[in-house]
Amino acid sequence: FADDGYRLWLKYDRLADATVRSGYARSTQFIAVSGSSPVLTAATSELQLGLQGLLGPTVPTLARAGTRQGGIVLTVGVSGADANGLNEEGYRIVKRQGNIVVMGKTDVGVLYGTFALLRQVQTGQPLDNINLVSSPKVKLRMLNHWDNPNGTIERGYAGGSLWKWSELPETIDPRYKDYARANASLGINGTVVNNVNASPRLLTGEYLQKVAALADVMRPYGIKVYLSVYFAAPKTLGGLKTSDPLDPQVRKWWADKTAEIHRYIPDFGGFLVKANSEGEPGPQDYGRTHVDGANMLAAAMKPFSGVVIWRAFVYKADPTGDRFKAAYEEFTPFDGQFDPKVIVQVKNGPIDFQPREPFSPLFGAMPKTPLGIEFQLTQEYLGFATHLVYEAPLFKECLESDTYAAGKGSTVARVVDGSLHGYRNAGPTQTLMAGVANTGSDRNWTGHPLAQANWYAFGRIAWDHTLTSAAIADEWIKMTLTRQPQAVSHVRAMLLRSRDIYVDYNAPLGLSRPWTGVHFAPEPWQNKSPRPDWTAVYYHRADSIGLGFDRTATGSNALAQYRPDVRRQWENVDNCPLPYLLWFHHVPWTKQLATGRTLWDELCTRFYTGADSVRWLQQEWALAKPAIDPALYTDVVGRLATQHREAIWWRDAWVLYLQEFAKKPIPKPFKQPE
Ligand code: GCW
Repeated sequence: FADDGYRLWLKYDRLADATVRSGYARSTQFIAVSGSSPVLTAATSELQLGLQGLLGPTVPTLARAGTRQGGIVLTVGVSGADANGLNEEGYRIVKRQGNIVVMGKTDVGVLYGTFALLRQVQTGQPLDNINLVSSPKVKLRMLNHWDNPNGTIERGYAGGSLWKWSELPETIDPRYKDYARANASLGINGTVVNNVNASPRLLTGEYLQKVAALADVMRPYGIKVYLSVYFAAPKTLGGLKTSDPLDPQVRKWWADKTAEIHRYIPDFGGFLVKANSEGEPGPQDYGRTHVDGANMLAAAMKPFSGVVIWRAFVYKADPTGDRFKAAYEEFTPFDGQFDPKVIVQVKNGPIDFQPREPFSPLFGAMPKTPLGIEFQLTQEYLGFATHLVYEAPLFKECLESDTYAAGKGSTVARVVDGSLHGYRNAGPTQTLMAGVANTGSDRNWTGHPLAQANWYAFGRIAWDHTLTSAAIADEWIKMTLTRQPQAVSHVRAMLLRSRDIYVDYNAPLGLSRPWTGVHFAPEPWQNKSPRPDWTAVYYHRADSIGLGFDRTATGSNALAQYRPDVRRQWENVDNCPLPYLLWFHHVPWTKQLATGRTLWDELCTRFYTGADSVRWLQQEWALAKPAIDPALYTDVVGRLATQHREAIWWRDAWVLYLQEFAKKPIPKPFKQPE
């Protein structure tokens, strides 16, 4: 069979080198498992599957190792020094009495340890003196699916929904388990199965049975199921006259519904809510606030362990306002008022998943409210499933940004992992990273085979945000594509540069949102819409003088939402870093930039070199060819060709449009588009 990408990074193909294989086989001759639970069974069968695939021999399981050596021991419940540095989900792997011991405080910790052990073999690391300790830095690591009950996916580019609602609960597609395995291998421990533009239907008994069947598949892999909820459900489903969160009947309806959900799914994860955003109903429809809405759901959740995740993606249509400022203005006044069960989920940037955004000013501005971060894995603004954009550098750039909320070193990562403000929720720290899933029913899950790396990178970073983009890329390539060193370095180079290349031909120097409609075709000229902030001209503000959105004190003053140290980095047009320049300044076409070029010449340089660099991606891919599965290789060749054609299309659309304002020639050596 050709490699169809279905097995993701859990391929477990036989290692080519027989000596290497027998080396690993000597220390993995048996698996001793003390105790039993569905999670331990999942861990054991994964080890058996993986080791047999990678090495050859079948690996027997035993109840205890006794005096035997040369095997793997899975141990739940650690104490003393072994417990140092381990939280509830962490693992420790050590060599002890001739065996490899994988231990955790819980069986889920052991499960994560087994995947880590397999990763060692898959990426060619030695096991002899293995000594690994790892605990997740963030507690809730989850995927958000924007899947609708009719099988479509909002902003999905890899086929239809994975969930076959019409077949559930009786028929369990084997794919659900493979989905759970892939997530568990990364440490992802939650999945919101339906779109935040939520259908109330998911809350009916009929659908709850189906969701419960999914939860049963996820449970042995440490994954909890969550639901997005439609705020007006008391009216539409319950037949009440109102969905006012302060109305006693509404509150009772949610309390009853939450209890009902728990009869189907006892370990239900919780609710995700998009309220009063883009036309969705919410507490403001009744003159109430985000706090009233979120705390009402938290009250319904009180008897249970679940959480309420309330999204901060809000922006009103204000023709004279700056959408950049909306979420901060609407949420910061409520800091400290949310119930401890509530987490506010904030998109990485202030606008909407653009190719490059500054971090959202909410991070660091709500010290008394647990803030989760939301990234988008599905490439809504990153070229769908045809453009190669490895997103780890985007995630890291945001997480490593310094908010200065409590002095230097107050990174977004430290806000999100709770270490900066010490978020607490009934004891344990409540922290969250969410990724809008890029999975679908396509055989290879993500459409673009290399987009699997974004799912992988998100999971790894949610577990440990200190991992580097390059290290994650290396792991993924070796587990998924090839271990041949030259090929690994070609693909790694492609992945690491891909995001900057995309930014250059699509939205350089801090431009954003040159699209309308489906968010794909370039339309920087688009100026008609029911709301100003749904036009393209609103964002780039091109005129005869220059380009960019003045967000300094002479403009919208959105910069005032950041701490002075952050503001200082960006407020001066003469030294604002170029990637953020047009986010904050309206810059004259003739202004000389740090590169020595004028704004106009610099823009042209970026658009042209960006589009040309897709050729470079094609060359690197060609150099990796001998080490890559032929079918997968050819698939990516096709996508890169499309990407090149579309990069030129985007370049030309921007350049020709902006030229009407700049009234300057395209600099040599670039050629005028025909
Ligand atoms: O980016 C925008 C998308 C919408 C999405 C919204 C959101 C689910 O275009 O499709 O709705 O963000 O995040 O709520």
